Amino acid sequence: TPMHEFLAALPKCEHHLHIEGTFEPELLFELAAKNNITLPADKDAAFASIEALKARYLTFANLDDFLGYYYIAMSALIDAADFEALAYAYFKKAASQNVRHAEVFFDAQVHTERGVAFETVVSGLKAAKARAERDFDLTVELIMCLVKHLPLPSAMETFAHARDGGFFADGTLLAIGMDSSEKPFPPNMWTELYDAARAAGIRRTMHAGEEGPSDYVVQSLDLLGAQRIDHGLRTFEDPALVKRVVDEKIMLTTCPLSNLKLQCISSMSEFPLRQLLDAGVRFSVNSDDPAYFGGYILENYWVLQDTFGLTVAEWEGIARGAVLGSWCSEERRAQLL
Ligand code: ES4
Ligand code: ZN
Repeated sequence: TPMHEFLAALPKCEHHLHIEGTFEPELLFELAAKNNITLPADKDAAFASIEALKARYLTFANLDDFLGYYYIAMSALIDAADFEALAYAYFKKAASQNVRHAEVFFDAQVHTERGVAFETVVSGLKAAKARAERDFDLTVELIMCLVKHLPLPSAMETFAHARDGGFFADGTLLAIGMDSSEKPFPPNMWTELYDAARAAGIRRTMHAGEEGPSDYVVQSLDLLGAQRIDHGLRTFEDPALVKRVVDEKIMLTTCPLSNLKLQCISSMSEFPLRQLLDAGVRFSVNSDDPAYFGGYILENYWVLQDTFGLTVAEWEGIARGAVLGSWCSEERRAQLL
């Protein structure tokens, strides 16, 4: 349709993308074979074949159901070339959908916990970024996520390793965030981490209000000094919070297909797109874990269009807000505006 073509051509920014969530079953099976990693097909028949795994990915009961597959798949990533191949494949796909600026999360602790060095992960991602920035009209930034299911000292140790190793100071890493299971691990657990990041002058985002309540968004702003909220789906439960994110220009990095696939909404018509637009919230539309949720960024734009029937002007406003909310250089922002 003409609107689908318009959305394909529209220059886009992606702010909520877990690089491990771009691990397509084909590449997973290829790297598992190369690295002699046995996927646990004895415990879960979904790992028996690429086709079975793809069928399993069609529905997830909730966030934790998805995360179980996501963390097992990550075990097939061993050397820097694996991380480079994973990330470059995503950058190529993103560029093909006219993504011009991508801010990419990675889960450092999950790799270091299983014996893959932090430097291995980062060097692979950095190599992919350098190649993609040469090959495409694309700028890339890396955001280190700490995981909520491991204790605070693990997050602090990983953060200190990155900070003291100069990874933020030299621009290799741009910011921190937190992800993984949400409800049992409220934002108020992580003040020490966010205080340390703020003291070091490092930008901060936080996954909040995906499965957890709007109060987790409030906590992220009040207690963590989060400058951006990943998802923020449940923000509209709290009118005072809506006013605050508007007034403070807090960007919500929304992920419609993710919310649908993880049963955070029961149909796409429940996604709060009209509320976001009507309230004047700054937000972007993103893919989260595209290998698992049935589409990359363009498919997320398309499903919103098919559900809500936006105008060209509304989409141009969304795209402009995404540029304004990007943590890119001012030079790049000027190019994208
Ligand atoms: C995630 Cl969808 C989602 N939510 C929270 N943590 C995550 N890690 C990867 N995808
Ligand atoms: Zn996410």
